[in-house]
Amino acid sequence: MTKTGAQILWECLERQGVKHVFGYPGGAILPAYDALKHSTIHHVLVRHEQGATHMADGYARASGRVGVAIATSGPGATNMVTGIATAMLDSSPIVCITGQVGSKLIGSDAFQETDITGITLPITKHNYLVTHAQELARTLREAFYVACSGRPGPVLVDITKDAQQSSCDFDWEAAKPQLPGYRPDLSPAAKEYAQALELIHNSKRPLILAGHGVLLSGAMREIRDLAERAGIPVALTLLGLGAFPATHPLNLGMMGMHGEAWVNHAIQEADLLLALGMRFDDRVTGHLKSYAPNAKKIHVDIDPTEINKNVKVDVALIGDLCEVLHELLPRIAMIDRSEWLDSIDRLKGDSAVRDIQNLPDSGHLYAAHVINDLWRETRGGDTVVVTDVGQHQMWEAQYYKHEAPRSLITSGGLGTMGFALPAAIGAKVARPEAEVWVVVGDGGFQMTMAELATVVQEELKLHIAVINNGYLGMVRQWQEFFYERNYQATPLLNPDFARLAEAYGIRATVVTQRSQVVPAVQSAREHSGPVLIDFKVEQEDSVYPMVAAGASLDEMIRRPNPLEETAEDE
Ligand SMILES: Cc1cc2nc3c(=O)[nH]c(=O)nc-3n(C[C@H](O)[C@H](O)[C@H](O)COP(=O)(O)OP(=O)(O)OC[C@H]3O[C@@H](n4cnc5c(N)ncnc54)[C@H](O)[C@@H]3O)c2cc1C
Ligand SMILES: Cc1ncc(C[n+]2csc(CCOP(=O)(O)OP(=O)(O)O)c2C)c(N)n1
Ligand SMILES: [Mg+2]
Repeated sequence: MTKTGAQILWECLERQGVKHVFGYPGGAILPAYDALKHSTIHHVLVRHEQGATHMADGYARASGRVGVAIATSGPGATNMVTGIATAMLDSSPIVCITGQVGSKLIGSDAFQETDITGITLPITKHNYLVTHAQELARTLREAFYVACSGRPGPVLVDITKDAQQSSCDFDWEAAKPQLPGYRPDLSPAAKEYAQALELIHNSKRPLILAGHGVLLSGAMREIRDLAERAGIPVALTLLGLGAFPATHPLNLGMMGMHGEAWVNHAIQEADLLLALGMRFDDRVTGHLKSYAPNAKKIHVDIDPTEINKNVKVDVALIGDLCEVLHELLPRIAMIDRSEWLDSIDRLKGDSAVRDIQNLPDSGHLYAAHVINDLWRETRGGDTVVVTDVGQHQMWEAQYYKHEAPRSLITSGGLGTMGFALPAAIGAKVARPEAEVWVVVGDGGFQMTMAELATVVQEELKLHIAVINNGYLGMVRQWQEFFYERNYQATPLLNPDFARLAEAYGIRATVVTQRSQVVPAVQSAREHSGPVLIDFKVEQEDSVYPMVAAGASLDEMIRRPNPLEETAEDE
């Protein structure tokens, strides 16, 4: 059947199962928008193309399906760059579609021409420039396949205006992906499994390091079986939170720069690390030379380029984690490791007395209290928390106990401020039945708060908790610790966030005391529409523990003046 490129675009998206796209129109993509009226796909009009990419990303992380963003050429396309890089660093499957000037104009500095495939080459898993309608169907099928197979990632498809306008025969079946050089389906050899099993069975102090790959592979059940069967405790990366239930007795919590002190000590004392779907980021390892000096290392990862990249390992199992664990699990022997577990428990004792959560109400509102109360109120439900980047992000990771997979969405690798609000919009569109909370700093919120209009236009019941400390808090913390409190460019003069939300038609409240947190959260949950809560928290609090950049994992900066233990931690 003959169709225009624009019609083929929407039909291919529909056949890929796409229900929503996030976008912003402009001249070079107008033929595609013109053909949208015949499509069943719902288009979410964003307020900035960066927002569209984060929405597609949040959609993908919340649902496991590919998220789609669409923009025009030139400034539309370049506005997507931050969102594409964010998705790339965190292995999130999105497809970005951009309009391009007519094929005959390419290279002439035409109006709104920019070489977006060149610009995004290092931050996409793959990208395409399509100059003929005939290439469109195959390219789009490949784009979706590449985005979600193997290690997921962003793919960009740049389509010239004439390719959208011209017509050709459309044959979906004939347009099957043809990627002979692409091998996303590797699996380990028998010898490697045997070596891994030997290390596991010989270890006395093993530790599972579970990462984002557990969620991407859907290996939550398998990780749990492995931990329980072999009696191995589990530490999680920031992006792995939710991959193993927070309240499971074998869950130790987060590792790394702002991880739990006992986790980092346990890593340094372990005799075996089982790194499962994690990539030994520098926020995780600290100083590499002194990282886990006593441990043998087994690395399971789908991407061969991650093996021995940061940390040299003894055994590598390259393949999909779920498949690898299916192979390993029946051969895992039960081993009593209670001595090792008891020694980690002893490490925990010291941390409890330093925990700000156990401080009596001193009239100050600490972000940790806000997050912990938010967790208590929403626990047990189908809740997704989407955070921005900074101190509040780390407090969320420490004080919100994630039980379920895909219940935390956060920008880890790129650490993109401005991520939270648009990513939460994407998450809510993907999972309308879920309760979605945005936990965002006063700095990052101001980077993408224009998307409040999108929340209202799409009638999304989002809950927005602004953790308002009047500072670019995480940078202020670094200035406090490492730059003699020289607070250059970190104090913020903020707008009145509550009145700002109200200007968009969003209900808003301000919370300044600990006793107001729970009522504000409850009232937000009961309200039928979106709500913003401006939590005015302690301005100069810091995130502890902290491993200074480049320091050894066990050289942690701890909260000064240990606090008196006053309450049982839940
Ligand atoms: C302010 C700030 C502070 C931070 N502090 C910390 C911290 O204290 N602790 C911490 O952990 N992080 C921290 N981070 C996050 C950190 O930068 C990294 O993003 C994070 O550690 C990466 O986690 P990951 O390796 O699990 O996930 P990713 O980076 O997403 O890597 C996932 C890995 O899984 C593999 N994979 C994907 N699919 C599969 C599959 N099907 N099978 C097998 N393998 C698969 C991938 O190839 C990849 O190697 C911080 C970030 C910020 C912004
Ligand atoms: C786009 C972008 N610019 C700069 C940074 C560097 N940075 C990391 S955290 C941070 C401060 C965040 O402040 P805020 O949003 O108020 O959160 P807080 O740390 O106070 O909780 C900055 C500037 C970043 N991560 N992203
Ligand atoms: Mg702040």
